[in-house]
Amino acid sequence: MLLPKDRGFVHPKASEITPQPVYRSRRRWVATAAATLLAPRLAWAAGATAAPKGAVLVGAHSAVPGAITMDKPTSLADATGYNNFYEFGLDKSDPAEYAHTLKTRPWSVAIEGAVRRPGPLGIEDLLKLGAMEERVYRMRCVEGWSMVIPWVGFSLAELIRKVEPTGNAKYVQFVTLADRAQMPGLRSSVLDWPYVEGLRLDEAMNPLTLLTFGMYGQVLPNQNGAPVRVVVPWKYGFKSGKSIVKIRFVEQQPATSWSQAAPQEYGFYSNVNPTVDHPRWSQASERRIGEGGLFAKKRATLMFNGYEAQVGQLYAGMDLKKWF
Ligand SMILES: Nc1nc2c(c(=O)[nH]1)N[C@H]1C(S)=C(S)[C@@H](COP(=O)(O)O)O[C@H]1N2
Ligand SMILES: [Mo]
Repeated sequence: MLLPKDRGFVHPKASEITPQPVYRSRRRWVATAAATLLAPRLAWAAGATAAPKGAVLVGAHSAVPGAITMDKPTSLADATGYNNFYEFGLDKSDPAEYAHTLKTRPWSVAIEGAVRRPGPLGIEDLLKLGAMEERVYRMRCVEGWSMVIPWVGFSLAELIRKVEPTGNAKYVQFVTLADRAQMPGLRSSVLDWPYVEGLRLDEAMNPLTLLTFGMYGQVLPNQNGAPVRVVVPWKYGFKSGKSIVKIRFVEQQPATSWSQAAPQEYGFYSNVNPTVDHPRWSQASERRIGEGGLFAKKRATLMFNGYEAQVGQLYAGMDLKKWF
């Protein structure tokens, strides 16, 4: 497995993903944290991951309920070497091998639709829109494996409030980059490109929904969706679109790539739900990447991936078998 640094990826300075005041106080904060219960978590995030040279931890720990799981973080090697990013191929090792062709600067995200402040947002401005935090989230892929990743970003809600959605904004669609020159996987017609995903506005506004710029205290490696992606921890991984170029606020439920490709298998909501099987396999358990070998015991999958206390009320009264 090759780490991003071995591939010659361009890593902007860590100060780019860490707002200045936090960045300056980081040393002090890490020293303080060492004396607290947070120390083991930091040790995992830093030590177990063999973080590339120059990697730093972001010094803000999130106050958002549920934002920091105590599950042991997956190694950086696994989190950057076992990926789904179909624009770079279908194998888990393809994104690490091919995503070096992705150019992440210049980059801008178009804000469109039912908002009072539409327009393009350059990545440098976007980075400054909110206060960066570290969130340690469980991620579960619909394929039945999971990871625990220390992401860096801020709540998508911070961006949404700033662009001022109108009363017609009921859903948010995320459109990701589709450029044949940079993405060899676009030659495959497995999906309709560009890859699109969407959330109901209240799901997008939930503080756990993270606009993500980094992981393991450094900027996102290309294969994890640089320079900006979303992470929605209570939904299957495919809801967390990578390398976003457009965010559209719309009135009708927007198209999403996987439910377009196979509507009977992938619904719009795609909440992690151990009681609703995928038509071709059970969703009751999962394999935590990095945990033991072939014979490692699987873990029971938790309702809403363990975030039920935080997000269960979003779906009150909905038949989750029908709205899968
Ligand atoms: N643009 C884009 N985003 C994507 C995907 C993709 O193929 N293209 N795959 C999704 C799936 S299925 C998963 S499981 C997660 C994986 O994120 P990770 O590789 O950072 O763990 O990204 C999601 N976002
Ligand atoms: Mo996935």
